[in-house]
Order: sequence, then structure tokens, then C-alpha cells
Amino acid sequence: MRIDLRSDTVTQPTPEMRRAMAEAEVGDDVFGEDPTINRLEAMAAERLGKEAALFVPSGTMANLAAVLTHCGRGDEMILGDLSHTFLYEAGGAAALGGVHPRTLPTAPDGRLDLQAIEDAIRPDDVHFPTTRLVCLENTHNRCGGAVLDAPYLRQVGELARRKGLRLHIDGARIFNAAAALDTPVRELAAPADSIAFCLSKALCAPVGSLLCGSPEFIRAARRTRKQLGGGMRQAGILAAAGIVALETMPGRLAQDHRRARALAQGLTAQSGLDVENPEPASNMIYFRLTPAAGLDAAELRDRLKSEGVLIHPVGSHRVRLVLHYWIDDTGVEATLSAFARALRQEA
Ligand code: TLP
Repeated sequence: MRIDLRSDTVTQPTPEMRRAMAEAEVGDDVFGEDPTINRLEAMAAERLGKEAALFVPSGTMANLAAVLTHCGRGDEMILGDLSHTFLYEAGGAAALGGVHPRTLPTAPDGRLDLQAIEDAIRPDDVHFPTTRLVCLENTHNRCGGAVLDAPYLRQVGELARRKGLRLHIDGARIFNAAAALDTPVRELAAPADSIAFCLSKALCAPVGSLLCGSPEFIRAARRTRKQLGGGMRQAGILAAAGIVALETMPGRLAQDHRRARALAQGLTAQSGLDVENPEPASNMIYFRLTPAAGLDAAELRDRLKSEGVLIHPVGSHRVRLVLHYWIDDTGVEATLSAFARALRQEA
């Protein structure tokens, strides 16, 4: 038995994806000649309600290409202090683009306060960098997969437009947000000038992300992608799995959310841990081990690993669990039993 709850990035491609990959028609994508990539980009743009899209190797590159395309050196971007782009993308925007990050406190529901955004916008004064961009994350990873709804996104979009700023959404899991809200994904994407989403997370494809926006923006981002070394050749092999992902996965994400709720509920009933989000909004659960557990996250990880259950500590006593395609109801039950044994609650 192997139940891998470390992330939805661990998802293996489905047999249908592997078949599509083997049979993909390919060409040189730097010449714009890969028919499978061209199809995936057109599909992604259509699904997100944007006019154009760009296939990139990773979510990190999608966000980086977006920031570097929107901002020049010395420009400032406003983003949450718990955002993936700020915490986990190796400071790429600063290192490679000279873009100055201005962080705001991230509320537990993943939002940035509207007034705080407005207050952070720099006046026109030679002392200051030029504020150019606001970045949001939906679903919000460090906020337990919290979901930003369409009215909030529209408010941030309107503020950005009124102030002459651009809005980028890191929508690595935007299809999870759409499923959780039962809102069309294009409605969540509408307020953004650009939105990135990942094929390689909850959508189960092995590799790749898409950056979506206007034709002018995507034309510029294509050049940025080349600068970053992300211009791929016969990568239609990868895009083929992405097409299957877009066709087959968004409709089933509510199942992962239901299982996340069941797992959170089952864990809440066990002693030795505090579930931070007992009613997960999407596919993630965060919990903390209490002193009563008598073990830390690394020890819990090791105990569970010996039972084939893999977890990802995100602190000495804090753990994240992520549900995905390869974990079914039986997997949830087996996980709860393994936790009970690991926390020594069983006779
Ligand atoms: N997140 C990974 C880790 O880096 C933490 C994970 O396991 O969740 N945006 C968001 C919101 C993400 O969660 C991630 C990956 C990315 C961007 C970056 O995507 P990749 O890993 O494809 O560069």
C-alpha cells in the first residue's frame, strides 16, 4: 500500500494520458509548430476565458514569466506574505527581474485586505519604486487551500484597474477553486490580466502549466519564457497529457474536496493533533501535533511511512496533507487507521 498525501504534485499520469503522450503529434514549439501544444494553448485560453495562453514547464516559471512580463527592473509587486510566489519560488522575480516584492499580511482565508492593497500603492515620487502589479493566489496553498470567490476577485480587479496596476493570479489550483465554489473557472479568471494554472497538480498531468492573458501579453511572455530557457521543442508529448487532464479532471475535483473533508473530520476525532481547517475548502488539510501526541512531525512521518502513508511536514509540529486523483475512499480510511496506530491510540 502507498498513499501519498505529500502533495498533488506527486500524481502519476493516468493510462489515458500515457497513451495520448505516446501518440502525440509533435513539432518544434519554438517555431510555433507543435500542433499538440497549439491545441492545448487554445483549449486553456478558451477554458479560462482569455484570448491566448502559453505552455510552460512549471508553475514557478508561469508566475515568473508573468511577473517579468508585467514588471521592469525596480518595479514593485504587491503580494501576500504567505503566497507561494513570495515564499517558495526562490526569489526568482527579484533575482532575475529586479522586481521588488511588497508583501502584505495574508488573511487566514487567503485574502489581501483591499484597503491595505490601496495603501501600499506608491505615490509618484522619485524615492519610491513604481507599483506595477498585484498578485493573488487561488486556491491558497499556505492558507489550507482557501478559495477566493468571484466578488472578491472582481473588487481587487477593479481596484487594480482604477489605480493603473495589473492583476496576476497564481491559479495553480484554480480548477479546485472553481469546483469548490461551483463557479465557472472563467468567472474567477475574468478580473485578472494574467492567470497561471498547473496541469501537474490536481489535474494529474506529469508536467506543465499554462499562463493565460491577452494576445499582446502572451506574445511578450513567450519572449520572457525564451529568456528563462523555457522554450521547449517537441513538448507536445507533455501537452498531450495536459489535454487529457483538461478534458477529464476538472469535473472530478469535488471528490477530492469531499475526501479532504472526510479525512479532516476523521483526524479531528483523534487526539494528539489539532486540525487547522476542519472543514477544508478544497483538497488540503493542515494540522498541528499537540504535546499530547508526544512526537514531532518528523517522527510521525517516519511511523506513517513504514505503513506506506507519506506525509509532508511543513514545520516541526505542523503537517500538510493533500488529496488527489490517486487517493480514493479506501485510501482515506486506511490513512485514518494508520494515523490512529501512529498516534498509539489503538489497543
Ligand atoms: N507547490 C508545491 C510546493 O512548491 C509547495 C506543492 O506541493 O504544493 N503556485 C502554487 C500555489 C503552488 O502550490 C505551487 C507548487 C506553485 C505555484 C509552483 O508550481 P511548480 O512546482 O510547478 O513550479
